[in-house]
Amino acid sequence: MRKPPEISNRSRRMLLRSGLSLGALTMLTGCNLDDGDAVDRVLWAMSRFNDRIQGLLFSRTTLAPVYAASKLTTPFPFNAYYPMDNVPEIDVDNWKLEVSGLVSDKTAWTLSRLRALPQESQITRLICVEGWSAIGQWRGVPMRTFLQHIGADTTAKYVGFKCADKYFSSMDMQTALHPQTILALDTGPANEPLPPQYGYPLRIRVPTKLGFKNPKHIAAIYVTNKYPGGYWEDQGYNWFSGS
Ligand SMILES: Nc1nc2c(c(=O)[nH]1)N[C@H]1C(S)=C(S)[C@@H](COP(=O)(O)O)O[C@H]1N2
Ligand SMILES: [Mo]
Repeated sequence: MRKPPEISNRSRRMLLRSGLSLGALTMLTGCNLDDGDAVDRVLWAMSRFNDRIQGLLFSRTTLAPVYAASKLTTPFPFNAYYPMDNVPEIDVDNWKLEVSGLVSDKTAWTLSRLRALPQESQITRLICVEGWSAIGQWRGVPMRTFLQHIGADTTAKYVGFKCADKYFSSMDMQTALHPQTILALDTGPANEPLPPQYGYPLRIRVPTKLGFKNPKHIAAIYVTNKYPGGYWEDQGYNWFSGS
């Protein structure tokens, strides 16, 4: 098996702070803390265990806080693993959303077909692990509506996303079915089509999760039972990352 990369220092600190001292960790695992590989294996296992507990505690009926329009943060912050100059340029005339995996209808979706589905609007807070948060408005197709339309196997474990940049991410099926999880097409005070830097033409908006679980420039969606990980998740950020 491929050795997972070293868990990030930040995740190390967060995991250790979540209850275990280094001494307790040594006692529990019997592993020598000088052995970086062993420590990493333990921390990855703890993080995956933490995913399971968060999954069990997650409720599909508990809503993330919503805000009044007067609370919108303007201008809304931009964040990506690259500077704003490198935001991908999307050829909207040829744009299609690909669908694959455990679904009965794998037909790709055009923007107009997505816009013909029922849309929901929300004003919620996006929280980035880099230490900022902002209140924004997003409108789009509830993910659960979309999953119904493609005949997704909703007993499957994961929904995965591939983006037009090198980003990718995934979420548990319960979160995908949560009423506030949407495929966002519009944003801003007037709910206008997503500007390029905010994920044009389609992004995930999931207010029950941290910012990095909100992929922009979605190109493909798939349903799977095989753990899909993600861009930051594979570098040690906790996969579930509820907010
Ligand atoms: N495709 C793509 N999606 C992405 C990212 C990225 O680098 N590429 N960064 C994530 C992170 S870390 C955050 S905090 C939010 C920021 O969204 P915003 O630019 O709308 O504030 O996008 C997320 N989605
Ligand atoms: Mo972020």
